[in-house]
Amino acid sequence: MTTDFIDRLRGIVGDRGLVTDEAAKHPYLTDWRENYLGAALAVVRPASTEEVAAVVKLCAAEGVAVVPQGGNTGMVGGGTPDRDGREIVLSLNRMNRILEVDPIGYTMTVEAGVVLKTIQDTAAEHDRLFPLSLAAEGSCTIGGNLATNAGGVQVLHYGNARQLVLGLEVVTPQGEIWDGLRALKKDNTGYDLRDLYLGAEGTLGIITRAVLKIWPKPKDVATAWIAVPSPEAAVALLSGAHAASEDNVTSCELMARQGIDLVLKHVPGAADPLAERHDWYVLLEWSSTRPRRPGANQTGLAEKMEAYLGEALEKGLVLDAALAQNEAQARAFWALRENHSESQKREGPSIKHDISVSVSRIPTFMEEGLAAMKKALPECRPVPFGHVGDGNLHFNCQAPEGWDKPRFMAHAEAISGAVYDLVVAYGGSISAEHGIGQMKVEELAHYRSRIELDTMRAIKRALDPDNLMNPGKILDPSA
Ligand code: FAD
Ligand code: 2HG
Ligand code: ZN
Repeated sequence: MTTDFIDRLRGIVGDRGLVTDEAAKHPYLTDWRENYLGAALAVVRPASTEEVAAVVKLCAAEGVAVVPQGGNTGMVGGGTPDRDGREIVLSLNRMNRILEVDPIGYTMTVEAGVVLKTIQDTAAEHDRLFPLSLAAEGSCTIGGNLATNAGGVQVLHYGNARQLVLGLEVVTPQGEIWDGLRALKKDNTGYDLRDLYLGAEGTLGIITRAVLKIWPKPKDVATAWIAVPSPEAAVALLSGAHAASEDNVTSCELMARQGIDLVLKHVPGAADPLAERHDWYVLLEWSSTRPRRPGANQTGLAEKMEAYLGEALEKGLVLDAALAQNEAQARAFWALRENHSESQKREGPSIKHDISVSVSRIPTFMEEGLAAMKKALPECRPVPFGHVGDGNLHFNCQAPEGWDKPRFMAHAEAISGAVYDLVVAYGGSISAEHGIGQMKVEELAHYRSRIELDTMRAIKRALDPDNLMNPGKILDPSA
């Protein structure tokens, strides 16, 4: 069956669209964190929606499971096949065309394999903004972003990926093409199929195209690197910033000193913007579409931010701050934040907890959560950081210095159990933006209610009765 099956795949996608060589397949079979290593009959790289549909139809007929993959930057092993070698990886990376930009209607239509950075740059060329922004933006694809309902650093102002899309085209598990590529802001025609595929991590179908929303491009941006005494001060600073900025807060990121130390250690050229060490930092950004007109006696965001930080300093909410004087400085501040994941990876094994609680409960959660982590493993090195503006913390835990992965992972269940129990007690979520993938299948089954799980399983069984669309991810439909 295998040779014949591969030949038939080749007949659909051609030689360029098929990877069967073991070495060439390897990058598609492991995840960014190198937590999982799978196997696959082949990596298939279709060049059009019709090719995707034909591949999926063939797989459905042969009972072969399909694992969709975009930029393979996912954090939870969602794009990695299992170890049996009987699945195919379906990579969208050749479907990378921008199909239309409509600056009048503020939309952009793209294929699923377009890299996020290309979408941002294309929007900018048209004096527009596509606001999804995350450290993996140079490699992740819009298909992966939509399939994971990605978050990133501007969610508090623009929403997560779900809020940035109007229409979708999807290939169903049966290999049919659903054309939902509608550029409509209003469309109340029955159940919202689009919302079903967003965040489904490729378990219900393959996203092949999308109509995205775009926004006016900001013309005035102020960025500050701020030392704060505590997470409580960070949340208070954010709370006041909404009014002080005239509702122009676009990012508010919190970081602990531990993470900054890792970035300074592992990223050449990284430098601490402030003279003294502090325990907590906030990266605050305000953006407005109102242009700054130098000399026009107009107060820009930088002046407003400076005044606001001055008041906050007097109140003790701020210990020290540096306001970016130019774009290069703002980029350097952002690099300190965005290099957290890379630096944690270079430092060695870590456990990630991508959690959310309501913004006002962040301070007490932080205190109790850090205590819970330390109780589970006193030697562990907490590295908490994240999108405090939308209540999403990366409540991560680095292995004690010198510990290898097996030794550290023996404590993973105790550490994560303690953290997730607390998150749930706080009414929070055990996966705020990275999804479930294969990493949190058991946790989802444990923490979500029976009615939620039953409904999710019913949806999965109805749309993918043979369980051939990214099986083993999110939930077990037969459980
Ligand atoms: P992949 O990793 O290839 O796939 C992710 C999931 O989507 C898999 O389940 C896969 O099967 C499915 N999938 C992929 N393409 C399709 C498709 N076309 N149709 C259906 N299913 C599909 N995430 C955030 O939310 N916020 C962040 O701030 C953030 N920062 C990150 C920083 C770094 C350094 C890294 C490495 C990752 C970060 N991530 C973040 C996680 C990751 O970048 C996102 O989840 C991203 O959306 C994944 O896109 P991708 O194209 O790489 O998808
Ligand atoms: C981020 O916000 C990403 O930088 C990755 O979501 C977080 O590495 C992490 O835990
Ligand atoms: Zn994040």
